[in-house]
Amino acid sequence: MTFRWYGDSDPVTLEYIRQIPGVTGIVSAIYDIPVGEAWPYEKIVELKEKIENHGLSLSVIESVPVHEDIKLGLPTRDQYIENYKTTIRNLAKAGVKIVCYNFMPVFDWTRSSLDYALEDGSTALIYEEEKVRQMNPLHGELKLPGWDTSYEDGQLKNLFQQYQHITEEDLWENLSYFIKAVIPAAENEQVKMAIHPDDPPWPIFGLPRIITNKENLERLINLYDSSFNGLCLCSGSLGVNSTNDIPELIRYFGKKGKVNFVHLRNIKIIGEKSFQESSHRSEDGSLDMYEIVRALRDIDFAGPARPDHGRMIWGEAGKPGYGLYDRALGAVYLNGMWETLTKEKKRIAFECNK
Ligand SMILES: [Mn+2]
Repeated sequence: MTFRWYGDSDPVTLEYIRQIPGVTGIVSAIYDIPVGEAWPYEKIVELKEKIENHGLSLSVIESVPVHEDIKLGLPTRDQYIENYKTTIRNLAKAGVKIVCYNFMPVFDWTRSSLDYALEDGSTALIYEEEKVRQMNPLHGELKLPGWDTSYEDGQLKNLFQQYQHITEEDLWENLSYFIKAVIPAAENEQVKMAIHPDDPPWPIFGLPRIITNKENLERLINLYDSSFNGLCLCSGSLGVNSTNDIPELIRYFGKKGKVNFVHLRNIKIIGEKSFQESSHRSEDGSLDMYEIVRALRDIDFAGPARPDHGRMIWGEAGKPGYGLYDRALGAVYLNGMWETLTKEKKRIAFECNK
């Protein structure tokens, strides 16, 4: 079990994370390097040592952001791809084995509100399609914490113009170009790449989104067949589309050896293309977390998983979605199910052999 940590500025400290039962790994990144530049080896080692000095390990880098020129397929992409490969080599040299990334144009995960009040007085992230439709990202109405990238208003306008003629198929072509250049390097360094699904998994603000469902995940892994070209299976991102059967996706891609990293969180679907985030417990949302964890147990998933977004509870102030308490409850809940399922499995195997 791992936990996301946003570095020294994160109010959730490594000391606190260390005290969550069963959490041993950290998911983090280097946040002060401009997108597209190579990450220096020394900075990676510095991050790793800081984490290890707190009795934890650096399990996953989330994310190494992909420069927009790569997603747009501009001629300048080759230099950014070279830099990306350098980052992978430097990460490997420092002992990092898994890198998470996404291929969403312009925006990372998007919500219409970050502090929607739930019945119990806690607050959560919410996405209401109607509200998002009325938002104009060019008027500075959209800036979410937790994003790996942020833009000046002028930059954003320029980017939107550049994406105007980019279709889903263009985006696929640009992703394919990136994958075919980067995965061989990752394979060479034994670094497993894990693409995060688009969140939400449908186009927003007229920008295409392609990592959205089983068919497209299949298309992604077939761009370059290697266990190093894998998935970050995020239950919450994919799960807001009720046609995505998360346990089935875990079994299907797990058996192919393509699940390199897992995000576990529950969401509550509240309408057409609308959802609120809930506690991790099955009863509190639309996803059956028991069936999701059971699918991971059944494929003998041995990679890292982390609780994903949490609500803000107990008066905590901090980065919406990334407070300490609710994510810690999530980790313990998930670990509890994992222990039960693991011991059940052993007991059944033992009784069958009697
Ligand atoms: Mn996620």
